[in-house]
Amino acid sequence: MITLMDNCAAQSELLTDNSELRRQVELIVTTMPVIDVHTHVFPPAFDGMFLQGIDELLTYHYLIAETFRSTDLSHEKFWLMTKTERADLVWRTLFVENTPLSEAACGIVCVLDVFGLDPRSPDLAEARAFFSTQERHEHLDRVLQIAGVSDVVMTNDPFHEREVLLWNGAGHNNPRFHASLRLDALLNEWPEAMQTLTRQGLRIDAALDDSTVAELRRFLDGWITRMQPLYMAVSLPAEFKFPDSDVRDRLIREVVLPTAREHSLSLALMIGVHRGVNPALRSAGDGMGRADVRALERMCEENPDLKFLATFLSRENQHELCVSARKFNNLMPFGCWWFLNNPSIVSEITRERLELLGPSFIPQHSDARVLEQLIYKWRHARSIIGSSLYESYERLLQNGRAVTRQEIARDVERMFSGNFRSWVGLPPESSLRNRERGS
Ligand code: FIX
Ligand code: ZN
Repeated sequence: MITLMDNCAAQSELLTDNSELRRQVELIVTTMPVIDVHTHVFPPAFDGMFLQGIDELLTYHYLIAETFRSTDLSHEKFWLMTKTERADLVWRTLFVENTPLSEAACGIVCVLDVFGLDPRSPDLAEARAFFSTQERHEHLDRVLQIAGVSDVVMTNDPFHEREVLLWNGAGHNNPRFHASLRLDALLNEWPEAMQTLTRQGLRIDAALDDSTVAELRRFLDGWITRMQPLYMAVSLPAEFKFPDSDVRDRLIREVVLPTAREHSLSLALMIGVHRGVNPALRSAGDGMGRADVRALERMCEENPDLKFLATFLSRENQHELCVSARKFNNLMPFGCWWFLNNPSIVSEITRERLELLGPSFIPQHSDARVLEQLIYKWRHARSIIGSSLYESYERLLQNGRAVTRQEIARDVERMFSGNFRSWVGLPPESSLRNRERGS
């Protein structure tokens, strides 16, 4: 029988055998709970925004973009179809008439396999029958448990009409779901945002005079009180400059950064997206571009008392981001965002981050939109992070220092939750305590 003493001894035993080292790294990485720091997943209480099931999975914008590479159906005809018809087309095109080789398609196969459903089925009857009979809360618990996700950070938009109604209504009290206050509409669509805010009764002047700045600060203060966000976030185009001479620069300097300072909130910058490069693809039509990392460096330099989370969409910006993080300890790189969330690229990014930053970064986020995506996105992420980490430990061993299980668990916990918790001030046992209070 393994006694506590044996277990402690085992925990601090030096792992000098490569295969045992790999086994322990894989075991720890696959079982360590993770905080998913950026998603578009909502709790069941957010009726209409809580997405789950095979039709939502198959009409994910990644798969829509891929379907159009293998069908000559017009975009117009596609968007006239019902969601069920679209899901049927995606399934037939990518999973029946072709082999589901892409990361997003392979992910669907992973989810079906986990629930014992046939990934070679000619149609979706079996899958629809299964997912339509799942009780939402039980299914949520099961998916979070399978994915090993302890906490989910949502993307909450104070300009999204449905979401505003939900927050002004009952909101939600699921302790595993945390808010982030999304500022895209305010910073990237100022003319439209002004109209929305004016309709909501705010006195807004296009010239951004002092009273408008104060009004906008009150607007954000109000949403921070309602949402209790862990951070504020914005996605920015590849052309983003800081400093700049546009209204976005003033909104950042006079509204967003002072608000972050007053509420001790981190600001997450997601840089490098080109929205709507092909509008015919709607939500699947966004592209990317290489950005100027110096803009981020200058923001970190000018605001040493503020904390920044950052991710870039371009592969060419990843090494620069690592180097910027070596220069600014108020900068936390996170995730392999969107078009980078593919095994070969996640592996490359994770290894260069380990080599340049040690365990001082947040390796991944899922960006999930549909609940069950958490399963494949974290299963794939854990396997790649595990092999990258094993390589680092194996190299350390070759250089003369073995590690213990305890040290591996410490490093993985730090990367999977600790770095984020300390960055945004989320106390360790917070979700547990709330959970005991009952959701
Ligand atoms: O800006 C974002 O948060 C992006 O992640 C989304 O806009 C994008 O559509 C997405 O889902 C990427 O995975
Ligand atoms: Zn996102």
